[in-house]
Amino acid sequence: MKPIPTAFITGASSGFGLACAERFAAGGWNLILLARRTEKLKSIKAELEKNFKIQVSFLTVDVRQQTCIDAISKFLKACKCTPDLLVNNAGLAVGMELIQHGVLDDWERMIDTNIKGVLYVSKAVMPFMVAAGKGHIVNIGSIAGKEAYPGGNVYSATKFAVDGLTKSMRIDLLPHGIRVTQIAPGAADTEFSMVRFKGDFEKARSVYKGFKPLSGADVAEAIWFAANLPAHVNVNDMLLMPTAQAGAVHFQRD
Ligand code: NDP
Ligand code: 8X3
Repeated sequence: MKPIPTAFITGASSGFGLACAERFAAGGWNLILLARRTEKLKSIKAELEKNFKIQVSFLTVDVRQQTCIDAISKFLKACKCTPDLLVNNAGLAVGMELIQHGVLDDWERMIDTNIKGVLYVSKAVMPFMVAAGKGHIVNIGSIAGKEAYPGGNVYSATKFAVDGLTKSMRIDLLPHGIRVTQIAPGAADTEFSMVRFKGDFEKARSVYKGFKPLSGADVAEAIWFAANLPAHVNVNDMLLMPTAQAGAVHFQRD
C-alpha cells in the first residue's frame, strides 16, 4: 500500500492555510498545522479528523521567533515524520501608508513574518527532506511580489523577497530531488484585509467591492494541483488572479 503523505502547512488557522488543510484532508493526506491561535487549530484538528480518516497534529508557534526552528525540528524528530510537502503560507500585510509615512512596527512585523518566517520554518524542515532525498516546498508569494503598487512598499518588498528566495531555494535544493514552487495569488477574500487595516471592517470590505475575488479554496486547489503532479514535474511559479483583476491595480469593478 502507498504510504499516506503528510503536508506541513503554516498559517493554517485561517484563509489559504485553512483551505489548504481542508483540501489536503479531503485528499487523504495527514497534516501538521502551524499558527499562533491554539483554539482555532484545536477545532480545525477535531473537525478534519472527524470528517476524514486522517491524522492532524498542530504546533502553536510564532514563525517570527528563531526558537521556532528548534520547536519544529524537535516535533518532527519526536513524531518520526518527514513532511512530503511544506506550504510556507503564514504571512501578512500591516498598513498601507505611503513609504514616507510608514510605521516601524508594521515594517518589522511584515519583514519578520514574511521573510524570516519562511527562512526559519524552511531551515527546520529542509534537513528532513534532504535526508529523505525528496520533498516539495510551496512558498506563497503574491501579485505584490511581481508588481509594486501605491502603499504596497514594504509588503511588496517582502513578497519580492519570497519570489527571489523561491528561485534560489530551487537551485540550492536541486541535487536533493526537492521541488520548490511559488504560488502567487492576486486579491483573495480571507482575513488578510482585516489584518492589514487593523480591524477596520469597512476598509477591509472595500478591497473586494464590485468584483469576485479569489477564495481560499481557489488557492488551495492550485497548491493541490502543484503537489499532485508526477515527481518529475515542477510548477516553478504560478500567478493566480481573479478574472476581474489584470494587475496589482487593474480591476474590473461593477
Ligand atoms: P489570513 O490572515 O487569513 O491568514 C494568515 C495566516 O497566517 C493565519 O493562519 C495566521 O494565523 C498566520 N500567521 C500570521 N502571522 C503568523 C506568525 N507570526 N506565526 C505563525 N502564523 C502566523 O491571510 P491569507 O490566508 O490571505 O494569507 C496567507 C498568505 O497569503 C500570506 O502570506 C499572504 O501574504 C499571502 N497572500 C494573500 C493574498 C490575499 O489577497 N489574501 C494574496 C496574495 C498572497 P495566526 O494569527 O493564528 O497566527
Ligand atoms: C495580497 C494581494 O494586492 O493586496 O498579497 O497585495 S495585494
